[in-house]
Amino acid sequence: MRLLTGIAAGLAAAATAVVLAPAASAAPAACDGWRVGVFANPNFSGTPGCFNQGAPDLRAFGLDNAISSGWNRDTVPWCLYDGYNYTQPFAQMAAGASYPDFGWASDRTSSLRRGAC
Ligand SMILES: [Ca+2]
Repeated sequence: MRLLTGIAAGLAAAATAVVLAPAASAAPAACDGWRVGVFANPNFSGTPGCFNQGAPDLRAFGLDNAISSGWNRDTVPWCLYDGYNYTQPFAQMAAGASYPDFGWASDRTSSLRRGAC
C-alpha cells in the first residue's frame, strides 16, 4: 500500500500513526448508512463491523487483530489502534476514503474511533 501522507513523521516517531493512502475503488454497499465499515478480509469481504462511534475492544465484534479492509464515509478521519481502549495508535483512515487492502496495517487493529490519531 502506498503511503501519501505522514510516513516521514511515522518513521521519525514510532508513536505517530501513519495516514493510510486511499484506493480508487468505490466503497461497497455493506454497512451503508454507517460512518465506518471494516472487514476481516480484503476487498470488503468476511466478517463486517459497522460503526458510528468508537469501539474500544474489537473482541466484542470478533474482529480483534483481524481487520484487512474498510472504508470511512465520515467527514473526519478515524484512527486505528493496536491496543484496546484507544492505545497504541498506528494508522489513520482519511475522511471519505476506502481501503480494499490495509496491507501492512492488516490484522492489527484492536480498537478504533472517530477523529484523527
Ligand atoms: Ca492489536
